[in-house]
This record gives sequence, structure tokens and C-alpha cells, in this order.
Amino acid sequence: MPNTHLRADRVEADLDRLLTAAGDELVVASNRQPYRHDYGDDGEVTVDRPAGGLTAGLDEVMRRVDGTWIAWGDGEADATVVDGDDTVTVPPDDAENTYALRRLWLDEDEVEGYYYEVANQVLWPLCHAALGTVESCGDAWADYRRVNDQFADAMADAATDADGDPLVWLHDYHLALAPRHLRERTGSDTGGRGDGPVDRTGGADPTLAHTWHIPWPSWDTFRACPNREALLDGLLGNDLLVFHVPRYCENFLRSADRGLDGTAVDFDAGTVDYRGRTTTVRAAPMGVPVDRIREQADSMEAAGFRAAFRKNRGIDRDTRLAVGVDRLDYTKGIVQRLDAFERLFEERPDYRGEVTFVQVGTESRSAIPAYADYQDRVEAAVDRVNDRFATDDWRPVVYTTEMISNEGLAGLYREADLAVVSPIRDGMNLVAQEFVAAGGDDPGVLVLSDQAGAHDTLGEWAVSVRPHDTEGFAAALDDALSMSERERRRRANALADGVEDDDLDSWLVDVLGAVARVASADGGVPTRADH
Ligand code: GDG
Repeated sequence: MPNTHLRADRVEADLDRLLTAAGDELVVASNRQPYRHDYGDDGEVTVDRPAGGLTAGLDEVMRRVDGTWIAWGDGEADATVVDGDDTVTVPPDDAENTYALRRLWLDEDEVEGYYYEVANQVLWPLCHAALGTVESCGDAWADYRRVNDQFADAMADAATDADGDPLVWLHDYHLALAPRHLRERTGSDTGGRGDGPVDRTGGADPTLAHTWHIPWPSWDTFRACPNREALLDGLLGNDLLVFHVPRYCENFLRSADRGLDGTAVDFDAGTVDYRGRTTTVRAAPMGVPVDRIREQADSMEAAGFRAAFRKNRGIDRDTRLAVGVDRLDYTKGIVQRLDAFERLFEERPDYRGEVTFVQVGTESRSAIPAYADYQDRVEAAVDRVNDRFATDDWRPVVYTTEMISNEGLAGLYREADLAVVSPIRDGMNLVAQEFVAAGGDDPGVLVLSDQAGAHDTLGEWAVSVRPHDTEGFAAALDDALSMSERERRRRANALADGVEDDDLDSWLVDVLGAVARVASADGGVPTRADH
């Protein structure tokens, strides 16, 4: 096993070097904010800390540079703590290493149009190739455009305030138009609309990098998008566009080639020339904070959670556990996973009473009918399997929608004999990596869908499944449950090495390294996509 301290020092040094190269001026833009202010029961203002690995990782980067993070202020008390520029200094507990959080305010129509309709009911299903779930967006497109305009205004303000030429790092499918809108404001857009470019940044020439966290679909799917030209035009305002795996880069390049007039695509170099600017397209598979997850899994809280979970859910100490952890999203394949367990218990009665499948399904986007419907379908499938096989002292499926603490979740991963990660389509999937990171002395088996981006990096050592192949899926579960200890350890060690080498810090280094190369127009050093 690699020496994690040495590795962490090296990553630290790389990060420092790259941040210095980026002029120490970093502007991050994302839909979700790193800190959210609300009111507690006693009416006092409370602050929520960053929950997800990415937000926490970026927060650490921001603490080390002179930066601004721009995001939608969706907390109840968000507006009461900002200054006249809608900005609050964060983190609340570290006066030495602060940065500015600039909040944007969205009215009800904008939340509906930009967030619920275009982002979550057009772009999310489109990019996951779920065309039957794409809704027509009508007026919502104007909201999406307006909110992206607001982000571009805020980014332009932050670029003006910066000392040098800042790096602007955008995240995800909520902000597809913002790069072009920002170009129009910096005057660096040679093909701008209307009367030509208007420089609102006092001559700053920011470098724009955008990490797209979900898949990019094939051209044949993307061409169904009614606003496809505008999306491509928007994203090609970036200097660097980063996807999780090379497949999505290829799909994007093909879409840019076929879907937009005036592009010149170099498939070998991974670049698109358009409107006088070159966009470099690269793959960098995102990782998880391995050291932190391992500490969480080792904690007393995790140990307590494991014992209490078995006791409270009536799971016998000797019963083997398989776990699934997902937002309740129709891309995650939970219904098909339950079908596979049903088939397993049907064909292999000897597993009855021996194995319990625990599904953690956290509520997500419930205001959208397709999501509410999905929650019902998952519950119905859980009930069906339990009605069929449960006995007085054993349940085949334990289902919970409770949000579990990070320590509790790491404990659950460690307690599990198998993790079953079987999305129908998934940009990357962090749960697969978290499970591996949490593994202890007696690590479990990873069952992984070949439709997840994570399969490109972990598939060789996981037990692969195709989510719709119920028969094959059930057989794979049997293989995983009956694997010899030697084989299980061999695979788990290889998975652990992979997840450790490609952890969250190394992703940050990869992305910032690619930015530094693009900014210096050097282009000589290969990224992982070039291998
Ligand atoms: C998108 C892309 C890409 C879930 N329940 C609990 C909990 N979680 C955490 C998991 C994990 C995260 O939520 C889910 O991450 P995924 O990557 O699995 O999926 P998406 O939310 O769809 O993420 C995906 C990702 O963006 C990053 O680029 O990998 O492909 O779809 O971290 O642990 N965490 C806690 N309690 C829960 O009950 N503490």
C-alpha cells in the first residue's frame, strides 16, 4: 500500500504550484453553494457545512487562494448575512483562510424554469440518454438563459476585482450558457451578438474551465435536444472542457462537429476551433477523498452506527449484507437491482435467511413527477420482494430513506460484504469509490454496472453487471457472494490501489494541470485522456 503521507505531500506541492501558476485568482461557479445559512428552531442563524466530497474538496482549495465562489443562495437566512455585494466571507470557522461566497437570488419562476425544468427535466435525462423522460421546455429556456446571464455578470465582476487574469472554474449542466455569456462581457468574444463585444471586466482575460459531471450522450441522442446549437455555442466559450471519461469527450467532439456550423474539430488533438477560440476537451475521472473516508470508517461513530443499524433493523449478526446507496433517481437502476435480488432468492433458496440487501435511497428532486413516480416504484419493488420471501426473523430487503451521517455511511460500507452499484447510466458514480475507500481488513466485493463512468477505471476488478439483464445480474450476485477469500482480497487490493491513486486531490491536480497547460497554450504535457 502506498505511503499516504508522502503521497499527500506530493499532491499538496503539485496543487500549490498549479494554483500559483493560475495566478492564485480563482473564481468558482456552481449551482449549489458550499455554505448555506438557515434559521434554527430558536430563530438563530445556523450554517450548514459542505456535505459532498467535491464541495468539501473545492472548499479546501478555495481556502488556499484568493477567490470567489458564486452560487445560488437558496438558504432561508442566506440574504440576511451577506454584505451590499451579496457576498459573505466563509468558512465561518477559519478567520485565516477565507474566501468570498457571492450569492445569486433566483425568484420562484427562475427556480422552476432554470433548475426544475431545463436542468433537471431536459438536460439531465438528455445526457443520460433517457429521451422518453425529456420534457418540452418552452418558456423555461428564457429562465435558464437569464440565470446563466446572472452567473456571467457575477463572474465578470469577480474577474474585474481580480489582480491578474483569473481562472474561472464552472461546474456542471446548470451553467452551459454562462461561458459564452462571460466571453461577451470580457470583450474576448470575437463573434459576439448585437453591436459587438462589450468589455465589463476592465481588460481581464480569464481562462475558463468547465467540469461536466454527467455523461455527454452520443450525437444521435444529443441531436434530439431542441436547444442544441445554443448549448454547444455556450460550452465552446470555455478554454477547457473536462468530462469524466474519454467516451464522453468523443461524444462531445462528435456533437460539436455535427451539431454546430462553423466548428473545426480535431478528434486526435481533442480540440474544437470556433468563433476564433480553441476549446480543449479532456477526460479526468473524478475521485473521492480516500483518507477522509478511511478515517470516518475507522471512527467510533461508524462502529456505533454499524451495531445500532443491525439491531434497529432486525438484521442478525451473522447475516451477510449487500448495500446500495443512491439518490432516488431513475438513472440509478434501483428497480432493476431489486429484480435481480428477487431472481437470486428465487433460484437460490439457500441464500434466504443468509443475505440481506440494504438499500439507502435518499430523497431527491421530489417535486418532479418522474422522481415522485420513481420513489413509488422503488417502494413497490421492495414490498414485492419482502412479501414474497420474508420470514418471521429475516427480511430480504431493508429499505431506508433516512439521510445517514458521513461516518454512519462509511461504517455501513465497511460492514457490507457487497456493494451493488448498478446505474442504468451514470457520469462517474462516487458510491463505488467510497465503498472501496472505506474497506478495512476484511474488504467486500464491488458489483458494478458497466454503464457507470466508474466502470472505465474500476471495471477490471469489480464484478460487472448489465442492469437490465436480470438473469445475468442474479448470477453475478451469486458469483460475488460465493467468491473465495483469496480472490476477494486480490480484487479488493487492486481496487483500493486504483481508488487511492485517483483520489479527489489527484483529480484536482489533473484539472488544474490541464488548465495551466491550456492557459500557457503549451499543450505538451499529456493528461490521462492522452494516454
Ligand atoms: C453526479 C453524477 C458523478 C447518498 N446518500 C447519502 C449520501 N449520499 C452521497 C454518496 C455520494 C453522493 O451522495 C452521490 O454521488 P454519485 O456520484 O453516486 O451520484 P450523483 O449524486 O448522481 O452525482 C455522478 C457525480 O455527480 C460527481 O461528479 O459521479 O455520476 O450523477 O457521495 O455518498 N451521503 C450521506 N448520507 C446518505 O444517506 N452522508
